[in-house]
This record gives sequence, structure tokens and C-alpha cells, in this order.
Amino acid sequence: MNDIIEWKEFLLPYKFGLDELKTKINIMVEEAMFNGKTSPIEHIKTRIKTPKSIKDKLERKGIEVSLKSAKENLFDIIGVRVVCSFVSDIYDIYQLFHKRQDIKVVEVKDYIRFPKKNGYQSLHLIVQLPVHLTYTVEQVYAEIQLRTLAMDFWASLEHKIFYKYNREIPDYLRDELKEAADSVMLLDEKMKNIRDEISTIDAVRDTLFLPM
Ligand code: 0O2
Repeated sequence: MNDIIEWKEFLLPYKFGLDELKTKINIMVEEAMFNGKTSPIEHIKTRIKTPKSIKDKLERKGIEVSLKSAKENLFDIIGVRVVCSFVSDIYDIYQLFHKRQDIKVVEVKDYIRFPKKNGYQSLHLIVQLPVHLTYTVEQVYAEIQLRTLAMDFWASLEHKIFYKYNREIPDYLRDELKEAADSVMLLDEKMKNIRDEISTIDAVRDTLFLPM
């Protein structure tokens, strides 16, 4: 079979899985907003790995490069990045995923409680979801990365620098990135405190029926 057609066929259930995941997340957001809450999600980004990046990753991990091995060993062929305003929103969404019957959380990596040495912060979930095709049901894995706007800003820049320097970031930039990551942590904490203060003022105002 032609290589391109083979890859397209392989990636099809992943594409459907990604479409389903996107829809499920959008429903979560709309439902929250319908119930009068502010959306816990600022925006989402999705991506599906290209055949080249699947092959590269398998090679990097020293695993056989084949469709079968990609299916068995790679759990991030599809990915969703969920960007939130506050750290608490991230854990709220995690709980929502955890409670769902249609998605199974199979792995959690908490780089927020335990940031990477370079300062990287995010909550990573590997989830499994069934994709119903006409004649079969495929179990598809996806990586969901949850982070705040500030964490996302940092990670995007670090990612660019990482590839610009061919994975070898010079020490002085590494130090600056670590400092910036510490500032991200402080900013997230400050924003949370401001939000909490406003909520307290609003709650008091509501009980006293004071004008805005
Ligand atoms: P890309 O190009 O974003 O897809 P794994 O290799 O997935 O089996 P690993 O590396 O332990 O195991 O997975 P981890 O730590 O969960 O990281 C997976 C993804 O998180 C990465 O995907 C990045 O997207 C992101 N990530 C992890 N660490 C960092 C970091 O230090 N900086 C930034 N900017 N992103 C990070 P890929 O496939 O490496 O790359």
C-alpha cells in the first residue's frame, strides 16, 4: 500500500478522537457559561502529530519505527492544550475529566506541584477514549496539557528557544528562563489573590445588597 495512504488511514481514528475531545471540552465550557459561571477555559489549541514527528519521536526513544509500534508506544499522537486563567481552574477541569465515564484518565504528570528543573509548569493528562467507527471501536490515547496563560507564554517562548538552539540552550538563557518561570509562579499567585479579594468583596456586597 502507498505509504501516504497507509499513514492517512492510521491517523484517521486519531483525527476523529481529537474532534470528539474538542467537542467534549467545548460542551464543558458552554455548560459552565450557561449555568452563569465564568468559563474556566481561556482557549484551547489542538494538534495532531505529523508522520515525520511520529517517526522522529520513535527514533528518539529507540523504538521500532512502524505504525504498530506508534500505536502501542505513543500516547500523544493527538494533543489538546487547555489554557486557563487560574491554577485552580486547571485542577477543577482535571476533576471534571476524572469524573467522566466516556474518557479514562490513565496517567497524570503534575508539573505544577512539581515543576521541571528548567521551570516548566503544566498539568499533563494522558486520556483514553473510544472512537466509534462504522464497524469497529478504536481506543485512542491523547495528551491533554493544562496550563495558565502565564505558563503558556513561558512554555511557548522556551519551546522556540529550545529548537532555535537545537535542544542545547546556552546557560545564560537557561538561567533567564528559570527566573522568568519563577516570575510566572508569582504572577499566578498574585492574580489568584486579586481574584479572591474581588470575590470576597462581591460576596459581602451581595449579602448587604449594596449597589455596584
Ligand atoms: P512537542 O513538539 O510539543 O509535541 P514522552 O516523550 O511524551 O513519552 P515525556 O517527555 O516525559 O515523555 O513527556 P512529558 O514530560 O509529559 O512532555 C510531553 C510534552 O510536554 C512535550 O511534547 C512538550 O509539548 C511539553 N513539554 C514537556 N517539557 C517541556 C519543557 O521543558 N518545555 C516546553 N516548552 N514544553 C515541554 P514533545 O513531544 O516533547 O514536543
